[in-house]
Amino acid sequence: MSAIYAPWLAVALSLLQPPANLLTDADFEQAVAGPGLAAGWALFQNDGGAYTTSRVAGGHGGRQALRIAGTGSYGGVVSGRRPLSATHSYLGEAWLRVTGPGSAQVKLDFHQGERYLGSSTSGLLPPGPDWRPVRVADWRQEYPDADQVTFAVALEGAGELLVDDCGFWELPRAEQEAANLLQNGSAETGTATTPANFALHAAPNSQAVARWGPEAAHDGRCGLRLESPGEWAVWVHDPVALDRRRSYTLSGWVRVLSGRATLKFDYATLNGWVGQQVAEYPAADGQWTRVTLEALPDGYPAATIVAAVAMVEGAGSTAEFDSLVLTER
Ligand SMILES: [Ca+2]
Ligand SMILES: [Ca+2]
Repeated sequence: MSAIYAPWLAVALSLLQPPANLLTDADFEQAVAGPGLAAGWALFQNDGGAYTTSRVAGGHGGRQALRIAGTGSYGGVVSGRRPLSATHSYLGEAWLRVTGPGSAQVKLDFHQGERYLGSSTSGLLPPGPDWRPVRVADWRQEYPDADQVTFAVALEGAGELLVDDCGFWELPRAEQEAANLLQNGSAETGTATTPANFALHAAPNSQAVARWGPEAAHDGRCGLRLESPGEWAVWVHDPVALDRRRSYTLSGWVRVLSGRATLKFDYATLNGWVGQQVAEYPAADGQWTRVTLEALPDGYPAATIVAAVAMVEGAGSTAEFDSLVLTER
């Protein structure tokens, strides 16, 4: 059944106002002395690390960028602490250029008072000559006691990291999202052109085009897009263990630009695919439509895992997807 319901509409409307960037000097264009960090930023590194920061000419945007360089197991820069709001979620973004051998990541660090609890991370960006975006959404289900959050960019290992155009945002969060079983259902976490937690599959020789980025966002900063010249193409989120005492509901925004596209469940065992259950197909009218699907796993008695899937079907189909939510009750 396709439906648009009120909590999502409320969130969508509140997003018409772009949220304020919580960072100071996010583009590193302020004139600052010494190590190149404006008030509100601090250097961190491992015990024995030898990392320094400085300003360098040239950047992803503007006239300059921040440079982090040195040797050790990790070193980076971190923002001031922000009180965690129960009704909001947090996103981080930075444009990075890494000269190895180290790699880089963007993190949201969670704290309880003075105690560091852990981080949500973008995944590692390997060395490369170009500026590339790196993004992270909070997954603070892992840190229920956290009361503060910081934004950080880190060089992991030795090398040089250039940083520019950072963002740290606080967005209203739909109630359902707090119970989402899909770590990257919002499609906000990933590196360069690759969203975290999603795998791309397509019919053989189909030359499917898959994109992750702001162009396909329904809410937040990013969404997923699929164009299929061939029979089918899918983004499959990491599966979850199927507990047959529970009921599962998948929902998500789908915008069909041409052809056929929707969400589905894939049922599987650790040895492979068992079957699928496909939601209704929204009209190919270029409008965002909320699609929902109740899992009926009884037809797949062997299945032990279930995956949320965004799919386009049939030659010439193009669609965008965002905010996949899988809940159990
Ligand atoms: Ca800049
Ligand atoms: Ca999104």
